[in-house]
Amino acid sequence: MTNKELAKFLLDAELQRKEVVKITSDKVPNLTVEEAYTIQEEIVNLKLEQGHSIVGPKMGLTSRAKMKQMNVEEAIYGYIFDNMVVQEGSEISLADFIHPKVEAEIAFILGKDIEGPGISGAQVLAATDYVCSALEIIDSRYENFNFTLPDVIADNASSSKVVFGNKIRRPEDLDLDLVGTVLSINGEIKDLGAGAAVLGHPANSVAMLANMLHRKGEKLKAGQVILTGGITGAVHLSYGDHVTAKLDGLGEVTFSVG
Ligand code: 0L1
Ligand code: MG
Repeated sequence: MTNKELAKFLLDAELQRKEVVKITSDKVPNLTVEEAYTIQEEIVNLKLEQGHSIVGPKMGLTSRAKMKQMNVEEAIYGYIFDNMVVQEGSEISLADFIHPKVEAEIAFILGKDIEGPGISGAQVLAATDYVCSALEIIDSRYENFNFTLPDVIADNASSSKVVFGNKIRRPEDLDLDLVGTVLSINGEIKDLGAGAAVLGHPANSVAMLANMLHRKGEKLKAGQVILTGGITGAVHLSYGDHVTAKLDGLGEVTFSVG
């Protein structure tokens, strides 16, 4: 199969809410990380052709636990599109997903372009207008979230939906590594953490992203909203769930599952 055909295969799985066997099992057993990003680019192009626009990139596998689990040194990225944004406080339908999970994150809203190489967290903070809380809903197209690193990169890093919190803050007004975060479902705490769970500081995640994009001759752009990676683990969603994340200084972000 060509990269475009593989991209269509994964996009069809997303649109039909149908899980598929990971593409490295049978279709492309020797898929490299570089080739996987090329398949992801084809998915991005197909979504753009369908009339959707990019909100910004997202970083994934930014926690020590997920990196160890996947045996990787570098995080991965994917793209969030406008039709993936769910209004804060609203209800999503379980029928629109395969097997969704939710994780609490901090999002960065860029005021200036950021172009690698050698970008530091401090440079990211200087280029950031605002930060806000977010709940990312990931929904791997692969059976049982069973994938290798190239598989998940090709699958747009499991991107599905995102809910942004309503409160925006200037990044210098908070110690983002110390932002305590509690993820609850139906009033029961499911996981908790601090901003430092994301590569030591969420700004480091954006810096890593800028440096990774530079290798492809790309940059982060002013106005983009960037998901920096899960502060909490990802928790499975079920019908009737009422999900709340509280992030210290960034307020609450909620949604329900119907
Ligand atoms: O946003 C994320 O960290 C997800 C990256 C892909 C890994 C997964 O689906 O668990
Ligand atoms: Mg995430």
